[in-house]
Amino acid sequence: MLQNDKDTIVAIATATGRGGVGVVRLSGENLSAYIEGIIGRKVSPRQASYCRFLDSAGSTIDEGVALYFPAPNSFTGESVLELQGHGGMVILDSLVQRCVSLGARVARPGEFSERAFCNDKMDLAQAEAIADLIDASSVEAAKSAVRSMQGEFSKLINQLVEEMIQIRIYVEAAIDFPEEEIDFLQDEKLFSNLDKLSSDISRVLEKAQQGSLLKDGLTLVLAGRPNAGKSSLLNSLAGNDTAIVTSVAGTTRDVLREKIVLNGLPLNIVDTAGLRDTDNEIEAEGVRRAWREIEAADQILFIVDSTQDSVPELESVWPEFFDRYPNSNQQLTLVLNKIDLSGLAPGAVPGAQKTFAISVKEQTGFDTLVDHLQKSAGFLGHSEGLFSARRRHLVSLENALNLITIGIAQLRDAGAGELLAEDLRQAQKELSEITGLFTSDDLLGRIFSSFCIGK
Ligand SMILES: Nc1nc2c(ncn2[C@@H]2O[C@H](COP(=O)(O)OP(=O)(O)OP(=O)(O)O)[C@@H](O)[C@H]2O)c(=O)[nH]1
Ligand SMILES: [Mg+2]
Repeated sequence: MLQNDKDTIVAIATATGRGGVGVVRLSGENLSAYIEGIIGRKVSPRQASYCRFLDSAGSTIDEGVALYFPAPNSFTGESVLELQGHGGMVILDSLVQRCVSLGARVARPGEFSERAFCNDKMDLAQAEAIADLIDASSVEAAKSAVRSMQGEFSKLINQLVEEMIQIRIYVEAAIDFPEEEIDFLQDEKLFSNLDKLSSDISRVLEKAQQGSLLKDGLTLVLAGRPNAGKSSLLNSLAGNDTAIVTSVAGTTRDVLREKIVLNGLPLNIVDTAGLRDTDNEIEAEGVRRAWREIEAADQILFIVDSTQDSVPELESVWPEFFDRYPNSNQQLTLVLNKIDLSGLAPGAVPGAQKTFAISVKEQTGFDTLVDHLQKSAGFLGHSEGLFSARRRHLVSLENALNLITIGIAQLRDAGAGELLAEDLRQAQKELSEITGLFTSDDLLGRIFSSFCIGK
């Protein structure tokens, strides 16, 4: 458990800048001295009290509304005082300073949420969902963050954990009481329960992947030889002329990025320098940066000028890629551009693997390509019933699924009940990390410190 110290903490809860209203929030065990000091009288719990906010000499810093939530019925589970004053930084800073002079400490980023978590007001996935809601960049992402914040994701995780516990009880009992002579290998019920568990985890994982895509989008890197039409494609997808396009090979050197939403799927498109050996120092740096982006990509479009080659094979057209990543062609798609010149038909190229023909100039072949990208990202194209999920949630779900698959195999092949029991134990720990039941302080610290101050 995180160290939940007893300091009273204070922070400005509203965004930096000017606004009609600004909120300073205090949280601690006992706030009566603060209320007395700043407001000069008692205020009724959970009622808006119009008052003057006073400095140490008794003069008015600001006038506004005070809201007092005595413990444990507050966001943090401690006593909370909200001072709603005018939204100017000088006023709000003065209010914070006043609280500090009365003994409060300025809160670390995410410390209010951290206390809410430590006081069982919400679990970790819900706390993360609040941060994701604040950061949401589309209506769909916001809706799914609200669902997670309300506990829908956690509920599914808890159901999986419960299902797992039932199987563990059975397996552990069979190991501890061998005289009962349960023959694991003949135990069809155990196998069917394990199969059900693993398909239930897969279903949650699939939804979580959708949620994570809605939140973070897909990073799509445009790579290829110089002059293939990468920058033209970026401009065309983004609907503006961000990138310089010329007929000179080696035009792009810097990495260019555009964020767009295509049929509901957020895409972070990255345009890179054309890949070739070069003596030009600037271009060579561009090529190095291009490789860095390729390594970090979710999907890569390798763009080829179709007037230069006969229809190329995915493996032979970019040997450097396969030399570096012999096993990872799943996120690579071959795009044959300039079919207005070569005369190829737009769309999926018959007989070729993951190869699509387009003309950026004439805007042909785009629909099939976009459709393919959505499918290979596993995006279902709607946000109904989705919840927001983070990378770390996906990793935990994937790990849990792998452990169960291994456990089932060990049971089937070797009748190894003990090994299955251990795999199930580990799998349960993985899932519990999502809701924060078994999460190391180190990880918790990192998660909460990524939140904004005052949250
Ligand atoms: N006919 C035709 N020309 C195209 C098409 N797409 C791009 N071009 C032209 O091809 C040339 C190179 O395009 P760019 O988009 O700059 O190519 P790039 O891959 O970004 O090139 P580098 O930045 O040098 O690596 C330009 O003259 C474009 O107008 C297309 O679909 N059809
Ligand atoms: Mg370019």
